[in-house]
Amino acid sequence: MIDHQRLHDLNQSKQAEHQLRLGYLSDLLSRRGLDAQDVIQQLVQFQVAIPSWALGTGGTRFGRFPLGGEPRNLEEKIQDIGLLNQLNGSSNSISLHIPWDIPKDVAAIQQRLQEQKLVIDSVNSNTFQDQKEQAYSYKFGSLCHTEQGVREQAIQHNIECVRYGEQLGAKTHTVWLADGSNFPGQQHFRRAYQRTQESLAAIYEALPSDWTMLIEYKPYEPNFYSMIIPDWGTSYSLCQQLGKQAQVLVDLGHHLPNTNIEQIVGRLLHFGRLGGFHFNGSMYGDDDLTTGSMKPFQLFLIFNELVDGAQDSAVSNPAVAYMIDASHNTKDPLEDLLQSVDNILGAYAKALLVDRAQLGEYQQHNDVVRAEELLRDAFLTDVRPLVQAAYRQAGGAIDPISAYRTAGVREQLIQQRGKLSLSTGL
Ligand SMILES: [Mn+2]
Repeated sequence: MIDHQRLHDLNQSKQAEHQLRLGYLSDLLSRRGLDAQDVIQQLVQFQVAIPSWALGTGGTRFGRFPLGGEPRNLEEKIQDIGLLNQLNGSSNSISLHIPWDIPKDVAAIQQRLQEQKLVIDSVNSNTFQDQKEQAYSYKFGSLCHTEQGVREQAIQHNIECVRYGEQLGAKTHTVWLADGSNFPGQQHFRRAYQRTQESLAAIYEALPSDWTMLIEYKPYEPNFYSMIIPDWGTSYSLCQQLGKQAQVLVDLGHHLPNTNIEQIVGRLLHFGRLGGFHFNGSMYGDDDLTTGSMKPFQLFLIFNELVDGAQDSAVSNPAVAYMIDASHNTKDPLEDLLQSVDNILGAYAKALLVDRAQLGEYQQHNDVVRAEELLRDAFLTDVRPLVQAAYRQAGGAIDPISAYRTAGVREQLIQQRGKLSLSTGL
C-alpha cells in the first residue's frame, strides 16, 4: 500500500543519522566481541504473528471509539497485516479467531495471503460468547460444563476451528477457556477439571499429527472466583495428560500482579512445554496494552530466558509460536502494533547481547552484584539502531511509524472503507 519509491525516499532521509548511531553501537559491541550484523540477522529472522482481532479499536467492555478505516472482513485484515509487514518485515503471520474469521472463499483468501507473503499461524476458538445459531449457551461454561450436550457443542466448535485452519495452512490451535465460577460452591473443582480434561482429549484426538495445541491459562476474568485453567501448572498438567502435541501458552497479561513470569518461562522451557507466547502490556491485569509499554525490564528478562533456552543444548523445547494478543481503544491499532513489535524486537536484541558464559560464571560463584550488573548493562544498551537496521534489511522502513504517518495510510484506509467501518473482534 505504501509505494516502494516513497519508502525508499523516506529511508534515505533517515539514513545519515541511522548510520551514525549504528556505526557507534557496532564499534562498541565489537569491543566486547559481539558482531552487530549477527544480532541484526537474528532480528530479521524473528517473526511475531498479528492477531486478526487487534486491527480495530476494541479491548473494552465499555464503549468503542472507532477510528475509521477498520478492516471489515478477513481480506481487509490480511491487507492491514501485509502493510505492517511491509513496514517492519517482522509480522509475516496471522492468528485467526473463529467464528469472526471464518473464510468464505478459501481460494481467494489463499491468494491474498500469497500476494502479501503472509501465512496463517494459528486458529483460536471462541467459547466465551454465545453465537446466534448455537443450540446451547456457554453461560455456565463450555468444555467444563455439567451438561454433556454443551461440552459436545464446544468440542465440535474447536474441531471446526482446526478444520478451517487446515484449509488455510495453519498448524496451531489455541484454546483459552473463559470457564470458571463466580461464587463459592458454584462449581465442583475436581469434577470440573476432569470434564475439561476429557473434552480437551476429544479435541486433541481430532488434531492432525503435525499440529500443536496450545493451552492458555488465566487467573481471573471473566470469572472472578475461579477459572478452570487459572495458572501454568494447570495448563502443564493438562498438556502432560494430552500428549506431546499439547503445549502451554503464556499470555503476559494473564498473571496476578508481580508474578515472576520469566521464571515461569524458564520452568516451561526446562520441561519442554513452552509452546506459545501472547505478548501485550499489563499494568493491573489483562489490560492488553502495547507490549513493553509498562514493564520493559520484565519483557527483557523474559527474552533473556528465551534466548538462554534457545542457546542451551540441554533444552529440548519445540519452536515457540510468538503472537501478539492486544487490543485497546486509544491508539491507531496499526501504530500500536508497530510499537509492540518494536518493543519486542528491542527486548530480544538486548537479550542477545548478554554474555551467557560470563553470567554463568557469576552465578556459579554467587556474585550477585556482577550478575545483576551484567543484565542491567544489556538492558540499558540503546539497541534501537540494531532494530532499525533489521527493518531496513528486511525491506521495511527505518522508522515504521513515521513512514506510516507520512504516507497517510490511515487517511487512505478511511477513504477506502469509510469513517464508520467496524472491525469484528473484541
Ligand atoms: Mn491471550
